[in-house]
Amino acid sequence: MEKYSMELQKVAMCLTGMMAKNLGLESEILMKPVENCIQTMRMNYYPPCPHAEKVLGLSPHFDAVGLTLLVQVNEVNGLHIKKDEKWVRIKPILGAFVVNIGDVIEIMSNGIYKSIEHRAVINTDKEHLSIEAFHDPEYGTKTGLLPDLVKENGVKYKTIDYEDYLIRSSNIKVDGKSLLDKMKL
Ligand SMILES: O=C(O)CCC(=O)C(=O)O
Repeated sequence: MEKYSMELQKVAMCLTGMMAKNLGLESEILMKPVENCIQTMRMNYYPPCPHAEKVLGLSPHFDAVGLTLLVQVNEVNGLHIKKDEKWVRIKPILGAFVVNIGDVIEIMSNGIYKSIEHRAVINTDKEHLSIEAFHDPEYGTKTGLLPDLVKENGVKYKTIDYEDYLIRSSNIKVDGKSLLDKMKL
């Protein structure tokens, strides 16, 4: 578990490094090196339900973090993302990660990278399992637009202390209403 966690942090750093470069910034700006990065992990088990259409595995939400690496453990469909106001099924590919951008990266990039709304559905006869690793910048920093980023379209989000952001994110209901709405200027 420890090894898996460390390796995942390297993947997250590598991806955020490329995203930062794409914004014309230093590669470590979106995520600090592994020893300072904050990672939390969740393992989800969704049992089958004969009335699958009447229940939800996980209600629609945005991840209030930087970057999520998600593994769909078996080949049972469960994850949906919202694209153009429609729910799109994410076909599980064994051995592949689903990479979700979270609210923190949307805020830091001034909305250039968009946080994605997603949910988990239940199957009638098969269980669905997933493992998510959420990655955040280090504590003690601010959550807000990166100072180096050209503010072409004006600043869209507030800058607040990261601890304050964490308190707000843990108080928000998982109901599809993003914390982003509250961070918008
Ligand atoms: O289990 C899934 O497919 C999605 C899980 C998820 O979105 C979450 O744990 O935040």
